[in-house]
Amino acid sequence: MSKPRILIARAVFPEVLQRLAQHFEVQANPQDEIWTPQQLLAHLADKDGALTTGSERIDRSLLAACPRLRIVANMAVGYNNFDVDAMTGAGVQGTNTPDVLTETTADFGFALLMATARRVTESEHFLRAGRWSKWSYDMFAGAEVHGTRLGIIGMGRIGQGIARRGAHGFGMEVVYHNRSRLAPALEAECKARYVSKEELLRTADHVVLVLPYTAASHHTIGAAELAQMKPTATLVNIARGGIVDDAALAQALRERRIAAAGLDVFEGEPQVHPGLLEVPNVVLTPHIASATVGTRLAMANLAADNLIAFFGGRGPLTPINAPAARPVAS
Ligand code: 8YV
Repeated sequence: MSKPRILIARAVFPEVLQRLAQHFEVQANPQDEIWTPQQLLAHLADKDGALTTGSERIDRSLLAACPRLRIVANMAVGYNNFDVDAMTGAGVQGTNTPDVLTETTADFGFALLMATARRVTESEHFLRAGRWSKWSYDMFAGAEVHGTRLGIIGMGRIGQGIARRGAHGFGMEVVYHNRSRLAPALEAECKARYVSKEELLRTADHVVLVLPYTAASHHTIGAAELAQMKPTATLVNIARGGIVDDAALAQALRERRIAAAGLDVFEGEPQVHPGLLEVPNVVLTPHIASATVGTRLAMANLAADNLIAFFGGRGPLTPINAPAARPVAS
């Protein structure tokens, strides 16, 4: 029997490619080209499965043009690049990579919070530019982190990881807002107290966004929410572009209506709103919260495992939908 044909839409670790090649007829993208939706469709039209990243959009029109496609394994925990309803309707399985990136991503959320509050990159740019001629008492004086109030919007696994770091490592008072409250035992473990979004924005010294991107979470932080925050507060977004209105944030930072922001994700990335590039009080990183070698390898292997288990008839390990089986196209 011939092997299923899969597309690996972006460059991945060679060892993961080799594993997949043992099970599948693989078309890879070793040059890591960024395909247009039409190019993606052309590559996917004769495939049974795919390994994607957050950059590839799987939508209704693409599914209609790929009759053999039965599974798309995203190498990401977030899957807002998938139209899940369309996939389920078309009988296409979707999978993601939860858990393997939780602690690494929470580490980075905290790193970005620290860098933002303590003005790490801003002061480094100053030093590199040869502008450091003397020490002074208020040079790059930033915001306190330990013992302050940390507000987390989105209290899934990564949000809980950030809460634990804040509460247990930095003695912070943690408040959170989420679609649903955590179980009391989990709240106690994270030392986190549920509050309204309004109370969180009004009282937190540091606000960290870790919620999934959906139509409902679009611009969770816009001009009105930024106006509610303390003028001394910092804002960190490691969730998704689109959760923050970047134009409104650039303006708030320029006018010092909040102290600083740390952003790993952007509306329309890899484009970055020009207003954000102009202000000094923002730390900008290129969507690297899960980027350690070990974690990226674990994510790629989990995506591969999902494909192998699915085509091996064992069902996917980390499904995000439960479609009825698609009739096998000849
Ligand atoms: C990925 C992420 O690196 O897992 C996610 O949801 O945002 C990142 O860890 C990125 O989406 C590439 O797939």
